[in-house]
Amino acid sequence: MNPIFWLPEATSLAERVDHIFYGLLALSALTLLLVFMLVVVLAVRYRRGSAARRGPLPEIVNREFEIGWTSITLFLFLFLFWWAASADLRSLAAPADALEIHVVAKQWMWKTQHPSGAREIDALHVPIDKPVRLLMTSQDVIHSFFVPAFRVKQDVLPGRDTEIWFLPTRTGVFPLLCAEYCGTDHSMMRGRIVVMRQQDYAEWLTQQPEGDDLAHEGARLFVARGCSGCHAQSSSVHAPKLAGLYGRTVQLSDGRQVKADDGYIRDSMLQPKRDIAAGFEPIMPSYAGLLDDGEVQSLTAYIRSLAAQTGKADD
Ligand code: HEC
Ligand SMILES: [Cu+2]
Repeated sequence: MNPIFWLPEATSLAERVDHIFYGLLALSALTLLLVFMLVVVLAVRYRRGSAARRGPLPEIVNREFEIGWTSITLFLFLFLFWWAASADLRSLAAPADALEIHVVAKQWMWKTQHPSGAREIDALHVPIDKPVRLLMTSQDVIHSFFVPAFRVKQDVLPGRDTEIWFLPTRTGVFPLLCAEYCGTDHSMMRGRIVVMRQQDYAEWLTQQPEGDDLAHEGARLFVARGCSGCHAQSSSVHAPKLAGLYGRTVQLSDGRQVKADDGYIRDSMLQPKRDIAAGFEPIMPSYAGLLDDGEVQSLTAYIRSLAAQTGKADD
């Protein structure tokens, strides 16, 4: 069932969400019908002056009946919980081969960047039938990335990465909205998602101006912002080598162990005093206010690319 005119469905997630929605709708309608039928039947039957029996309740409500209906409704609710929760969880973990798009929200626009480096504003072109993973962050306040036709909605927060993924199943142009009140022009913070056939997308990409991809831009920033002064192999400063860091478990000086993911690397730059790598002095300066979110994403992409090259940790 897909009444496109009232709830367009353009991703695999949308289909799943709609099945749940229609399921709940049907269940609620049945319950409503049952309740109203009982109201009407009982009102007529026990109206004033009717001959219906009004003594104490008959003994039809026995133990088996109680246990029966309690467990049926219990399992029904457990099933609904499992159904909705599993759809929700599946919308969080992207498949490994997903196309990775970086999104930066700011008052009041959406900036997106493709793995090739191509950038867009208030627009995002994606190929059909290929999973797309969005890594999102905000440059100022809280926004929310909302594509109704995709049933995709995820808050975008300053100082944090959030992600969501989808698999487009229909070509076309779909509205993108901000679903978190974010200031004067919140209602104008709109964009469009263009789902294209795969060959059209490939062609579209080749027509985009040559942007540096994130990792290359990160490599440039790594030198320009002085990171390499401490972190390069040749540096005389005692700082951890970053090759192989990404994805590894880091031993911290206070005994904790953390996984070096995007969030950890972001915090290392913006709040270096928070997690100190074991065996090092807390001499790294904070880059809060010096790097914008796009630059943090680029540097993170660069550090991630180092892990892919060496594969092995060296510190
Ligand atoms: C003054 C020298 C210095 C500069 C400049 C510097 N760092 Fe660091 N960095 C360190 C030291 C020392 C540590 C280890 C102590 C700590 O965790 O804070 C570190 C830790 C890190 C870590 C965590 C490493 C781990 O193994 O847990 C990351 C990631 C990092 N730096 C990235 C950067 C980036 C990106 C820049 C440039 C924007 C930069 N650093 C600039 C000295 C520096
Ligand atoms: Cu917004």
